Amino acid sequence: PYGGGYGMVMMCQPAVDCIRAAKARCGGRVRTVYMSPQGALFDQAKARELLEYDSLILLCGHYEGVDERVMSLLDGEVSIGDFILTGGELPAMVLADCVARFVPGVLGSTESAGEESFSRGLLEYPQYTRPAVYEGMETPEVLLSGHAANIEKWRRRQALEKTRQNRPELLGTYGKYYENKGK
Ligand code: 4GN
Repeated sequence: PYGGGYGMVMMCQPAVDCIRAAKARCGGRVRTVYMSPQGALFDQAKARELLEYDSLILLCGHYEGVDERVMSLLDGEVSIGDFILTGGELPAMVLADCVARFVPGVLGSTESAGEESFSRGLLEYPQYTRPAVYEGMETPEVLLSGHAANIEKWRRRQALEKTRQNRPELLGTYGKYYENKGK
């Protein structure tokens, strides 16, 4: 690195050649993104935004990353979370998988192409399937009852409780309602 410091910085020319070659092979609307811990945080909403492009070019750095001037060829910098990996390839695969779920035909016909729990702003409620009792552990009675309204109520309650425990920051205004009514 200019200015000193440890490690190696990936120089401009190979990355620029690579991006230009990839762009030349892409049709339609192209989005070019650098996978980096310094990027804007990726989430379900960003995945949806990327759907409007015909092609995605994902640049993956190693070492201390690429020369900042490469950014002038890119549309943005994206991070999949507050942690550092040896390379950007796994983040690129995470992004690609997340976007692919929205592409028609990727999911089976019974699976939701929507955002599932995140569309409601809550985590998913727990799921159970056969057998009703597994190694002594029972399925909650309400799920076997066939009482649709009670099942709905139970799931909502479980989703709230799971969110309160694991991701309280997701609750927001809904959470305040829950805090008041739930006690
Ligand atoms: C992206 C890249 C984590 C992310 C990365 C992330 C490669 N690690 N949170 N590693 O999305 C320095 C130069 C680390 C490239 C970069």
